[in-house]
Amino acid sequence: MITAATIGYPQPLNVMISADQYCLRYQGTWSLYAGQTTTLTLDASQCGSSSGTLTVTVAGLYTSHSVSIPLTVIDDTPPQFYSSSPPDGAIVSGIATFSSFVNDPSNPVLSSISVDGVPAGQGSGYLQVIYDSRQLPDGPHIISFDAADGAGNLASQASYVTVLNSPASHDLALNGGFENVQPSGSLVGWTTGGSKSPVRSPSAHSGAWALGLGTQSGSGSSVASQLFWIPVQSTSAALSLWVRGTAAAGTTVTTDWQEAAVYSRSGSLLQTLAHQQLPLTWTQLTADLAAYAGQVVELRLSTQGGTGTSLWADDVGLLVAPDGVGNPAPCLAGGNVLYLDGTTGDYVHPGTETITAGPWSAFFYPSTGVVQVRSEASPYWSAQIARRPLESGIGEGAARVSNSSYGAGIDVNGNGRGCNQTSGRIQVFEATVDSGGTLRSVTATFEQSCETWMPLLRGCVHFQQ
Ligand SMILES: [Ca+2]
Ligand SMILES: [Ca+2]
Repeated sequence: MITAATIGYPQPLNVMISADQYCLRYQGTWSLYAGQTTTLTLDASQCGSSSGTLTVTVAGLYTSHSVSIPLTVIDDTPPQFYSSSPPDGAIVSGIATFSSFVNDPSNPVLSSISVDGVPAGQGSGYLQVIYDSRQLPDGPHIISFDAADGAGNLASQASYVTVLNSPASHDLALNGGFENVQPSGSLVGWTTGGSKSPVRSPSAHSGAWALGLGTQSGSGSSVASQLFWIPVQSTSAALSLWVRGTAAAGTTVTTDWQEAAVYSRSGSLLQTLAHQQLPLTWTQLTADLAAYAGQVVELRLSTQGGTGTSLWADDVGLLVAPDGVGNPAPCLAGGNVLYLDGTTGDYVHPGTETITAGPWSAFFYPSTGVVQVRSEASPYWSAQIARRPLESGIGEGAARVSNSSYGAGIDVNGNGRGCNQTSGRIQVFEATVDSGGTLRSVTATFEQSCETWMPLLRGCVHFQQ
């Protein structure tokens, strides 16, 4: 017990704590009056296993008292993952880069990455593994990140990924189940119009949501549509959707109807799947769109009529096989070309444009598989694609080129407009790099969604030198 007599005046007394283990952190009351007690709490979570001495000093004006306590820290805290890549749910293709960054005060920290339980690499601290995913069959795989600190504490986490190197088929429909909305609340993937706004309805065929058209009162139309660029080499393109409807009492199809139809990019009617008063029970509509391989077509769902004439649609799919991305034809008329076809609502380039004005330049980065083709003519356009190795084929699950180390990459920007993130797909039709590492030619197609939720920008690029 420290008293006023032994420690002197003035009070309060200062409590100080120090240790030769600088990783320790302290909590307590640092100012005391004689006769009071304080509890000092030590936090050793930043310490590795170690031993040292802790000194507590209480100081008054004329004298001070100290006590030294031998201290042993035992690290029973597992290492902490700062980061690991690929993330859960990623699509992995080609030659991918996996990494993990682990920290722990008990060195050495041993880190390892394994694929389906088979070790792929080992190191300490920051670990990066170059992995050729082509040795795996397409489909789901588990990438495990494990770490052990110097005291033997273990930590692990896993990413469940999909390897896709030679996809057999692909569903072109975006948000065909109507489950996803943009930050604004609008449906991802769908363009909407008409005097009666399309809504997301809980009257679903599967999942939680469906598309609802003409669900408001009053008379008018309600329209939702989506563009599809059917791959040029597709031999099958199976469109399927489920619909149900109601019609205002006493009306006929002359005035009140639901419609599902396919239009050309320029708005000409190609094919009608339904134009009628649909029954209330869910009905499947199908069509084969293979005849339009290479073209952009529009699926347009609509209602026309008064209060009570409504359409619900769900589970829209357009399964194309063999898989592909669009058609390079708009870029193969001669010379260097960047062709852009942005859906209404795309931030980078809504509408179509064929860019041919140069001067043109191109760069290739073998370590990342990134190709950049640029038109230096104002307003300046750049198309970057990543596919490692750079070879013909489809890159599914593309992310923005700058962080596409485990799949394909896409980043088309220009005229002062670019995306923080992208998602999409690419297809390399041909690429030639000479023995000096200079890109001689490339032809590729792409579909890019800015910020991963905006309507698609479609296009192609061709460059040669
Ligand atoms: Ca530890
Ligand atoms: Ca649904």
